[in-house]
Amino acid sequence: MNKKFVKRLVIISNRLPFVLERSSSGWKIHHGSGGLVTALAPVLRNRGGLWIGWPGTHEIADIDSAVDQAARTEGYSMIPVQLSKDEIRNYYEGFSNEVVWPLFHDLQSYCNFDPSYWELYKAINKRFANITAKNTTAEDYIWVHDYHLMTVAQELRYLGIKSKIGFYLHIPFPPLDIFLKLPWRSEILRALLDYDLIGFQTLRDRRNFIQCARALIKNVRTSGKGQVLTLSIGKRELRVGYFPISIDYEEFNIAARSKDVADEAWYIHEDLPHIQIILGIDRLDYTKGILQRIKAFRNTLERYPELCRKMTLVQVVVPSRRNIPMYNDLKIEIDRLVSEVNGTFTMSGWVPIHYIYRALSRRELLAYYRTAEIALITPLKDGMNLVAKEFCAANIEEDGVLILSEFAGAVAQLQRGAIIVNPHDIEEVSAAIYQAYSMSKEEKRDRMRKMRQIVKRQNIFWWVNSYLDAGIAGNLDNFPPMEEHISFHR
Ligand code: GDG
Repeated sequence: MNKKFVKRLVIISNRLPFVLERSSSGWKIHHGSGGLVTALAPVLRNRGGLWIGWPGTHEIADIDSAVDQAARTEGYSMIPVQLSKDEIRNYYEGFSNEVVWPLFHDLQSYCNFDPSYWELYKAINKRFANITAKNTTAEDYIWVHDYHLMTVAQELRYLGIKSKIGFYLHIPFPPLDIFLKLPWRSEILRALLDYDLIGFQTLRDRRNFIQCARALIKNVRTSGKGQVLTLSIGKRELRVGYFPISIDYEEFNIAARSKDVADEAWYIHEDLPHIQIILGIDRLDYTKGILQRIKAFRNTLERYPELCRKMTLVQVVVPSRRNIPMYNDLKIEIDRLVSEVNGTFTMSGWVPIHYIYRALSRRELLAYYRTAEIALITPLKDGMNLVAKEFCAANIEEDGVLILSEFAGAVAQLQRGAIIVNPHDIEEVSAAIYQAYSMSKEEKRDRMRKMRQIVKRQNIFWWVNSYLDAGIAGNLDNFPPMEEHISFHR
């Protein structure tokens, strides 16, 4: 970690970096997985850092001791923010996931603009701020994560907190026409402007944000150029930048070579001899374009019947947000469509779609990444999409093809290697599947190498460093050149 970062780092996120499980002897604590925890843990450990968040349960019995135990194991401090069952319903499922999530993914007709959600959202953000204010000093750097906590800095400023506060949005920021639909658009925008650095996933998100700020707030000016700009409103100045999040490339690259993973990959293909696997892996979410993808696969089988018996779509759907009715409806619709396609096309010895509705173990996940011939990643809109990067990092034979939606944040970095598609254009996706199926070994290797190189270089540690470089050190000149603009010419 860079020596310039002398301040203590305080992370605020909706969830603390572990998963709790009730067992007969109390709470069982599972280490948090995922790139964010992996990247931040060493920084927090080295600086005696602090993580503030919800422990993931409304039960309060023995929670403090479970959090203390997790903190001792991880080597940095943690403070829980308690949420009741009703608060989880209305702040987390309600405002965060029935208002902000669909709106920021351009799906305004899916929003439930319930006024009571907003009041509770502000109250919970205030609770996070109060706990943060009590446990930090002016010397700390406070880094708030994601759409659940957009008004925390404003609450901290009301409390007189002068520390530098950064924000990172993991999901897209919508264009003006869509953002304007939000009943609390000005309040949220003003609250965001109380941060000192706002980080987005892509140039497109930052551009949308600046356009919204100009439209809704008077006297907004921007200056500078490159990855981080200065935004001023009268005398107040803040930075707005884009920092595409990534993965621990080496971890995937090395783990994919292990014997366990190689064995698992062998078994997967042994059961599907002479068949190319097309892989889709998503949380159950309407933003991920799962229905459109299955329709595109059906279109492939109709247009290119010679591919029947030659390829199988393995679609993994990881259960998510099942308390929100729209997610339940989506699950029913996916089940129906999968059975319709399988009912129509199955032949003896071949089923077109293998549908897995559960989370895969790490070993299975890596084995699918390593062995699938094609990854079909077609979200309707996605902040980044780490699955696309993980597929490249684990594709150690360099023979996989990535078909990627032009609306995934990852496209800005992977566009030189992936086949880019509009996920709404079923015929284009089906033509891309055919192109991937018939691609030469050399072209596959060439494309995959380009993508692996960029994920290796711009990995999760690069992401943390570049954000903190801008946020703490205020260094705006130190960014390596990046692919920024997405090309729509095909
Ligand atoms: C949000 C934004 C942004 C998936 N299936 C299994 C499994 N996973 C893991 C993957 C990956 C993660 O879950 C999914 O990450 P994504 O980035 O694809 O999507 P979101 O969950 O929607 O994340 C997104 C991200 O935040 C980071 O900023 O990229 O745009 O929406 O790491 O590996 N893991 C296991 N089994 C599975 O079946 N073990």
